Amino acid sequence: MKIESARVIVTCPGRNFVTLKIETDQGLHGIGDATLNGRELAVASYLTDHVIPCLIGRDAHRIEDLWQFLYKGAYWRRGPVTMAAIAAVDTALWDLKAKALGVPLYQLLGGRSRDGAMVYAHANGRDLAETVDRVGEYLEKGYKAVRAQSGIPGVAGVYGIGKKDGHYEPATKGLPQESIWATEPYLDFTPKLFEALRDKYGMGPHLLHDVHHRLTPIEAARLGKSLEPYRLFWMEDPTPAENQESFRLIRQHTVTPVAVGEVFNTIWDCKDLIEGQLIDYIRASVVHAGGITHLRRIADLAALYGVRTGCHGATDMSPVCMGAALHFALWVPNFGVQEHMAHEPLTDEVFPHAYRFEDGYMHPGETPGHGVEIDETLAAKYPYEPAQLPVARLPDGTLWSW
Ligand code: EZ4
Ligand code: CO
Repeated sequence: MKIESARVIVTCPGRNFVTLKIETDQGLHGIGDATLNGRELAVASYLTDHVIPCLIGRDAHRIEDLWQFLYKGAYWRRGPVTMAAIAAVDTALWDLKAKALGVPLYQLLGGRSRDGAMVYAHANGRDLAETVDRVGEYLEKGYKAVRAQSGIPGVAGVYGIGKKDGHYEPATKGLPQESIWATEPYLDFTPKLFEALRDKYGMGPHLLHDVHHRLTPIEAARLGKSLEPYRLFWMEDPTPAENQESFRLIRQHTVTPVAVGEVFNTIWDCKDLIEGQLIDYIRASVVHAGGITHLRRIADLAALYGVRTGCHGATDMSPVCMGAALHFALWVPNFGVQEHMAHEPLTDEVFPHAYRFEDGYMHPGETPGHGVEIDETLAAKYPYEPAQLPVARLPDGTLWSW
């Protein structure tokens, strides 16, 4: 099965997505997500100008060889742009191979390890009471796991808080927006939120929280300790992870489970975290960590150390990524949970898909391939709109991690 052509489709049905479509001489096509939030066109150019010319005429069945070719062949290793581009090719090739064999993708990985993938929803409110209500709404919809983020009295623009209608989308049109971050009110407020949630909903539901890289290691240790009575499923990105060793400090102080990895792009970003048993969940995604081929390598390493997967699944992972992630989730033996932040109806229209939500779990469906397509005619009606992620500053104006 030879690759005959490939092209990049950039579309903005509510938010920007970059999709790679590969077509073969057998009339089959495969698609992969290449979206890198706020830096979309860099990946589009990487693919169009540098990768696609190398793909033409190659055997689409040689997934591993093409992965190695693009990774080692670039000479400049790793990095989010490179790895998102490789991921798009890899995902499209897994989609193609599964379609060529007439099976859903999870069958190629080794078949199902479970009946469905438990997902967690995003609940957010402008204050404690609203957040508690929103969590309840998701529990009523059947979610077994809910992430809670709340506005904090006196702190404007806290991460993860939506507009009035509750809708939250991190990237905003145009240039980056600025927000203020204040650590101390956050450290005091957050345990009160989870106390209120456990009071109202009991110990049954899984509760999660995203710190979004905003604390120093010792502050993160304090937060983890203060949340222990509420038995969180995880505390996410408690501190930036460039220095993997800094998680040891958090570990020395708290048994609140730690999840990290949405900004990771290779196994090297998490090797020490995993081998040192410094984390409990690895959040690398299909699109940002080199596709299924590389994510599988990360998950296999993680399994040796009792670390489970909790793949990033915000709205900037396109439905194509979500489809691939759900096949991966159905197979991966050390599955933990999959993030699920529902896309807008318009996005779902542009990307028709076989996956579905049912009673707290998601199912990838039985369609050959990963089960997600792109409606190119509809996609063309929504051209790219420049948008970027916000930045955060401390009250004195110091630029901080957003
Ligand atoms: O801010 O995906 O857990 N989810 C997150 C996301 C990230 C965005 C960045 O593009 O942290 O909301
Ligand atoms: Co996050």
